[in-house]
Amino acid sequence: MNKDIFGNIIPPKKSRSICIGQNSITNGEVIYLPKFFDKNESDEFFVSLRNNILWRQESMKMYGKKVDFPRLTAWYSDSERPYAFSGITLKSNLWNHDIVAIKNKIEPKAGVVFNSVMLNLYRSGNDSISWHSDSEPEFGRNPVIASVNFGETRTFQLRHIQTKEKLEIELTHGSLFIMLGELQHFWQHQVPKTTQIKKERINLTFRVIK
Ligand SMILES: O=C(O)CCC(=O)C(=O)O
Ligand SMILES: [Mn+2]
Repeated sequence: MNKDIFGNIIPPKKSRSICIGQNSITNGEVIYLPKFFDKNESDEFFVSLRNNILWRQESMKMYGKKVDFPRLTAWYSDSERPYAFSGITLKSNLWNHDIVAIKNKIEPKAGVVFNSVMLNLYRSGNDSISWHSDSEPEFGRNPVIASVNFGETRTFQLRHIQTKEKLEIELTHGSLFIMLGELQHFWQHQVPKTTQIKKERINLTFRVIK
């Protein structure tokens, strides 16, 4: 709990919502396009990705104990480059046809050619990803990260590392969300758990690995 110099409790700042389109924020930029993929296309991608992606339950060691990630994941790329994060190394799978179709459609908007993608399957509101930034050195200095969403709507939150300012956005079925500029160096993001959601959501975050 934050307190001021007199010991009074400072109420947490309310999160500001991100708007549709381009948003300039402190130390970065985000673009949100809610219906980037139409309903039919999105329904088809959801089913196909759910059935064809090689979803894995990864785990990490914490205080000597094996702890499962609270979601299933998969790493695909244009080569067999592995991806190391949170103390684990993910084996890469080569692009599949759905990923290539999605990638071809988002690249003109993002203005970059992506060479890898992290996929997350949130099986219910009990699955989540906690505060982190996508700032691994191999993503380069100001990475463009493009996130595509199918299935249940989940709340995506951003928190400025220094000011603690909070932003949030509901990432809906068929949406495209792009993070740009110096954002990853100043902000963390998360998808918190929620008791409201019982169904699945698939997220793909496209990246460029140098
Ligand atoms: O599911 C999301 O919207 C975020 C996923 C994410 O941040 C990541 O995979 O690095
Ligand atoms: Mn991330």
